[in-house]
Amino acid sequence: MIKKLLLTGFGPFAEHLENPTESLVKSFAGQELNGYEITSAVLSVEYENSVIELDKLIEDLNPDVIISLGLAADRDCLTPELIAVNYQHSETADNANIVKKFEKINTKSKESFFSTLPVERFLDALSKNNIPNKLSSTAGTYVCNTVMYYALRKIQQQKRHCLSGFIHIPEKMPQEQLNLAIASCINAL
Ligand code: PCA
Repeated sequence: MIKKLLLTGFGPFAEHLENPTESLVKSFAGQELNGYEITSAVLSVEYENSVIELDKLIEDLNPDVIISLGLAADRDCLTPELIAVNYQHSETADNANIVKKFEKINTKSKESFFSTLPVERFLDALSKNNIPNKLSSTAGTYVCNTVMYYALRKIQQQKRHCLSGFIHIPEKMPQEQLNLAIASCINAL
């Protein structure tokens, strides 16, 4: 049976007038890869709305896998994330003009969740395709981390059979290489 993969990206935010994850996820929409049918979605770069949108997507689609993508402009290679933390803190306002500092995402919840994606296999697959990569131990404390944390927490709370995690992508990587990168990760699932 064909399985369902939810691939999320983000739109522009702060000084980033284009977010490369937007066109990247759209280019995979409706494709079938490694036995997965891909649904793409572009989330708002807002602490509150991003997770409302994500929640609806998970409820509607009931995916087997979620791979969320975000831009990390200060990084120079693809970085699959290991851990999402229960924290929101950034000088940068989100697109709803909200600034969060020293806040927990959820006061009654665990401090962190490990990615349930096969991170090591992703790194191997990226290396085999000559795509610069590195394990990242933190998705930061801005909106990307919030999305990663929310998905992993929801999946655990609702005992869903769904793998989930996050990959940050650098700003200046050709679209073709980014496409190969994400395809090779999906093929490594
Ligand atoms: N990157 C930001 C939010 C949206 C995006 O693409 C982050 O790393 O939190």
